[in-house]
Amino acid sequence: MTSPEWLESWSADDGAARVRTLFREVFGSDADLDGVWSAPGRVNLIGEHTDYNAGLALPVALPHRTYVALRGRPDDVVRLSSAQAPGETWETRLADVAPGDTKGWGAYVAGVAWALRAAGHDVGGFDAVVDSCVPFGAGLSSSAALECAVAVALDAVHGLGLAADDAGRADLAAACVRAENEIAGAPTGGMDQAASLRCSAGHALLLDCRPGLSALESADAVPFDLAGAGLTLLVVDTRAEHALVDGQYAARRASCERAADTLGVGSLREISPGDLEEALTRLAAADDGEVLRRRVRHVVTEIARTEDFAALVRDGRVDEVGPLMNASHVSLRDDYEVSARELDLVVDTALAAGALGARMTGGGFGGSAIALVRADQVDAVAAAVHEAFAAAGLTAPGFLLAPPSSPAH
Ligand code: GAF
Repeated sequence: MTSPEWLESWSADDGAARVRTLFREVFGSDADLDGVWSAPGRVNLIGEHTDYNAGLALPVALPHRTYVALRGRPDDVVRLSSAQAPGETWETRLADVAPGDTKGWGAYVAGVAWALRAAGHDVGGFDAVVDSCVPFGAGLSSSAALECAVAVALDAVHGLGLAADDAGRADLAAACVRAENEIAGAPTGGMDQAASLRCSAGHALLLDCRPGLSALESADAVPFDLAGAGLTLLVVDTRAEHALVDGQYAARRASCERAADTLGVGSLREISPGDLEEALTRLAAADDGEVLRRRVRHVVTEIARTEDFAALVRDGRVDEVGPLMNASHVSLRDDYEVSARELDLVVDTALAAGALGARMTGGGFGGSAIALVRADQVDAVAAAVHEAFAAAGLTAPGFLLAPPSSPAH
């Protein structure tokens, strides 16, 4: 029997050295490099598929980061290279970046410059290389980590000053969301970019996604001292690839919008748990009513669970959040229908092996699951999941530890 594979994060020095070396290899010299920036992936503790419903989410930043070495250019050319696509250079002019026209992974990078320009910032072309220890396609926000590393790089190179405080970081996050929605074509909701730019070490970020809130109103850093409670957050990358640009994510979002229209509300956030039964009754008559009822039940109950989770953590009762995680998973599996066989297997196996709670995290349809585990049981839970995947004939999963880490800088 093989043993579990641990996906380690890089030290800041190692990440910086990797992109400096790559920059020299690709662009000949790093003498006039402007610098190196990095941004984390994230795991969401709870509050899934709520961000585009003006709801609540509670992500933490991973120690796993994407590193960018970047040098500004006097023209509007963007040239990019990635350690994950050796030997290839992606190139465009910023004037040519437009919704629908920009293809490939460079869209996530050039899109950020496009969105900053659209917001009125004087941003020019650049040469950049990237490398990352955030697993790709694992539902851990590798795309947001890339966008946010580029955003703080451009912020520094052009002296925008946005990364200096949380309000500015909220603006950078908004630019990254536009890059992802409009240039890369993924209709995602904004939690991932907020997490990568606005989380802080040792804290979870309680994110309120209602439109029109100030930065102060939209995010609250909740101390999340897992180590102090003798707990560990174990992340399992199932290696069942998930993709947000395919139709399933967009279909969930469209169902929520249709349900809100039918109920005559601006967003599903306006349905309180006390009004849920009445809303479900009204939806029964709609086309596709049974599906809409399930989607709405997930969103409304998930927002309530997120509030309850944050309240327990604030109360120092982090070891009591397990049942909320489990209920979130069941709701995502049965009502929202975004789980996958591999995610269910992680959750069931981790719970049977002693985890306090477990759930899929992120968009779903593959990707990763998390388990809250007593620190001395981490190896046993990982081994049980590893063995369950082998017994089911599935590709071996990867394991990460997720102490709440620092934001893009
Ligand atoms: C993905 C999206 F990018 C987020 O905006 C969010 O909707 C999440 O899925 C589900 O909670 O990560």
